[in-house]
Amino acid sequence: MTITVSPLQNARAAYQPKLPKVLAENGSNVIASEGAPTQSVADNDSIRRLFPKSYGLPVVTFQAGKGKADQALAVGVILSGGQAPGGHNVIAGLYDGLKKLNAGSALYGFLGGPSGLTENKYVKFDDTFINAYRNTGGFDIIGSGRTKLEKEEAFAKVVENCKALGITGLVVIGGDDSNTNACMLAEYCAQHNTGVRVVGCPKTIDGDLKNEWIEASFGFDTASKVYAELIGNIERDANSAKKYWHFIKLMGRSASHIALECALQTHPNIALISEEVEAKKMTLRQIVEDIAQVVKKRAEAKKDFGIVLVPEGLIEFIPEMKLMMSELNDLMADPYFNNLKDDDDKHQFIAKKLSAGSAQAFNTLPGAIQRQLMMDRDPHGNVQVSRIETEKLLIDLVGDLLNEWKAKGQYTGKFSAQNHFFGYEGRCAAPSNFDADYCYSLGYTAAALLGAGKTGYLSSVRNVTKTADQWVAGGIPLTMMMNIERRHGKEKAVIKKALVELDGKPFQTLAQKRASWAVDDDYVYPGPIQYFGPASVCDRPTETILIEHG
Ligand code: FBP
Repeated sequence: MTITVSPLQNARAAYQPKLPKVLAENGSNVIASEGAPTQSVADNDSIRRLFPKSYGLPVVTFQAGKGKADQALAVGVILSGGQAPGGHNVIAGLYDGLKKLNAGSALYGFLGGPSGLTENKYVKFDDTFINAYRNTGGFDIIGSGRTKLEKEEAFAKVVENCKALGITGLVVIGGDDSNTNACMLAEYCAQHNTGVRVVGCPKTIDGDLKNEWIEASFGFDTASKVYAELIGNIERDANSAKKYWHFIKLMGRSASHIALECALQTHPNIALISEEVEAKKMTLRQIVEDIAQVVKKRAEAKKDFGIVLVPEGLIEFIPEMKLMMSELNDLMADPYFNNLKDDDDKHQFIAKKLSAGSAQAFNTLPGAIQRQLMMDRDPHGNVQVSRIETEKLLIDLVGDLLNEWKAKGQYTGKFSAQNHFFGYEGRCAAPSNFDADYCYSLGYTAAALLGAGKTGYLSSVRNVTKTADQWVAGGIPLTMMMNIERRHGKEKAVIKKALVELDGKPFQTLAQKRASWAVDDDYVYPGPIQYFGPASVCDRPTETILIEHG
């Protein structure tokens, strides 16, 4: 079979990703220097009790010099959860890092996400295999999945399959949920003296797996640049035709990091931020009124067009909806509900069991949105917000309100709206230079962590606003990021999601500028990601990270 490769992919294959200096100059067998014992972000006692072997591990930073790892290692890797640009480079970095430790090292890729580990479906990588995927987008090298590994039997199966291949290290490339599972697996392996070590790599376009030590999750840079390019193109179209309001929903399951980043890159007329909606306890009606006010104001200035950015998870952050959805999640976890076959029966069961306030919130929503809210949760208990058409809901409600105002003579404009959803378009884009370098470094660092005998860590590459040679490589204990949250109707230990901080500099920048962006157009057209050209264009990180790090 011939495989046709685009000219860009061909040229891009030759790109050599940059590494932190300590790894570029010393390889992956480096000195692992340890900091003080750590604590979890919250619920210390519960997390310590649940993870007695991995709680309190120190932060690890790699230093120049020769480490103790010189034996060949057999390592397994999985891609877990939603696609994010750069996953292939994590695997390439891991492969190169392992080979650098010892040329006899082997890397196995388990297929289709976590289920590949339990079902023992794998491939063994070699140079030709890896070379075909360097610097490409997608997760097609081994596929991904959302199966949740949390039961002892599943862990035992994973260990059995690893042992059969002589695997002593596993790398989980995933987001907060997948790395929560990685933490549980690491603990299980340690408690049962299995000899298998587990290390994670921070992936997700959503940008919500970050903290003081993990400055960014990979894929956020490329995905938000793809969306910003498209938003810029739409802004230019809107500004040319001057006849449509464009409501653009942007991926990012809970946190609004992508919407905020895209707003900072493109200066839309309105950018909703879910975390602000929640903090201000805004009702759906208030959100709609705020948007309609801007539409009215622009109409008075003879501008019947504009751009509204809507974060994917908005609905879950509107307090009345949040409460309703949390009750809904618990009801949908009820076996009785799951045995119901008919949609009407499900609807009746929900309507009867919801509290009065939640039933009212549920009933204000159009039937289509109600049905979308009752769709299956993902295996981690999350509402599949990418399938809820919030952007259409807002268009309908804003349109209704403007019609009311028109009838009262309070509005004379013309509201004609288009809806868009940008999500899947950005998840498999060819990684930007930042993501290509960052991902390769994360994978290489994971090899160094396993070489140094570490388990229960997330690969960490810090100082990323500086040039790559100044990046700092190391590992952060997974337990350090954990807290207790309610999932599937039960209290669970999970990695804490990093939401947009309203007192943080990126949101504050938006807050200062948005009144003027609303009316005096200041659209910015970022254009497509550039892979060749000046570093000021090609290597620039996101606005969020630049603003966060001054
Ligand atoms: P991860 O958290 O696994 O990285 O996935 C993020 C995401 O892209 C969200 O932004 C989106 O809501 C969701 O995945 C979509 O999931 P699916 O690919 O299952 O439709």
